[in-house]
Amino acid sequence: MKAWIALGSNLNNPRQQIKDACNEIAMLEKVQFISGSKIYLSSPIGPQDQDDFINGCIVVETQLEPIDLLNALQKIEQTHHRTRERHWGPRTLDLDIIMIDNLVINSPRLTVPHPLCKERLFVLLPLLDIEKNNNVELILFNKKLPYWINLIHDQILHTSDNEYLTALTF
Ligand code: A4P
Ligand code: MG
Repeated sequence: MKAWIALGSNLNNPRQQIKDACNEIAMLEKVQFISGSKIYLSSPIGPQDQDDFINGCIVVETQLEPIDLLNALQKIEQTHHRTRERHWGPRTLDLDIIMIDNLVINSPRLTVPHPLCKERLFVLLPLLDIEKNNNVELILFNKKLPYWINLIHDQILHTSDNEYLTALTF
């Protein structure tokens, strides 16, 4: 199965948090890194009294069950000293599963596709990078990415360079 994962951080050297997380995900058992988006800087959605976020997305191939992938990602969040103090508040690392193939999952701990992703430019633009990398059109809630992107008018994203998220492979 292919899984699309969104990464976000706005604490303790966010850029490095995201890059390290990519390597850690790539080193998980039964997970193979396929490709990553550019790295984006975005204003916070939710409480405004927090730093801007670094965001990006990656796609991996995995032989894990969805819930085991979530468990593995949450373990990585914990090693980044992730604390959950405020909903939508500052965090060292947030790993959200955006899609897993065409699966629809509505279990207490896991909702896939991620319900808010279509409203968030910091997820949609990285997904578009990945789509371009791989030449495969993504369908999210029955629409192509540009459909959702064109509905968003109030979010600004910066990408300072053409650096893509990658992973060290051994
Ligand atoms: N969960 C359910 N479905 C999923 C899924 N598809 N992927 C459950 C990951 N987790 C999923 O998540 C709470 C629970 O969601 C988990 O225990 C898991 O079982 P959390 O990350 O602990 O809680 P949270 O961070 O308070 O909520 P959430 O919904 O993850 O926050 P968001 O929606 O990710 O928002 N602004 C910018 N610019 N960039 C950002 O990255 N991020 C947030 C966080 C707010 N504003 C932001 C950004
Ligand atoms: Mg989360």
